[in-house]
Amino acid sequence: MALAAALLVLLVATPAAYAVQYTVGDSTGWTTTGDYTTWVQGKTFTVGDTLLFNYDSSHSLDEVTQSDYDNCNSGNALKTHSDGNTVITLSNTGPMYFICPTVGHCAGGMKLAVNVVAASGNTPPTTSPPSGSTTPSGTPPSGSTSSPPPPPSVAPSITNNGLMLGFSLVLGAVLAIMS
Ligand SMILES: [Cu+2]
Repeated sequence: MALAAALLVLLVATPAAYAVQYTVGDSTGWTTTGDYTTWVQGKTFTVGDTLLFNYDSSHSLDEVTQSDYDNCNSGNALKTHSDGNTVITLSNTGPMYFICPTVGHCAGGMKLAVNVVAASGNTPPTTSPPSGSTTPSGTPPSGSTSSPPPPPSVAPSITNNGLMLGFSLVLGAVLAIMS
């Protein structure tokens, strides 16, 4: 019974579809020693999530096109930030590209590309009950020059608190009966 209660609490407390803030480079921040190709691996960036760039005054942040990202060209930046503590909201699906415009920094690897996918909460609710996880465990290909966008999530659409709570209550009741 205690186990069931614990699971119930855990499930109810699990965030379902809330925005995530990613600190770019984690504790390293936005700097020349960061490896942002590695940093993005395994992360899913969803519309509504935010990127936090922490950097000192030797760096800036330019949002650029793919071409300018590839060529480290900061002359046509779509947006420029230099406040040292920049929060970028991922408001559209598709790729976004960031570079540091300080001379030599982008060429040295201070560049970030993310692919933003639609929030699963945008899909219409389904009537099928949530079943066991069917999330594929694919590993990203290494060495590819242009990786395709990740497949849309196939996780059950437990995308709002109502569904989540209902599912949790049913599971909790089942577990309580079994224990
Ligand atoms: Cu820099």
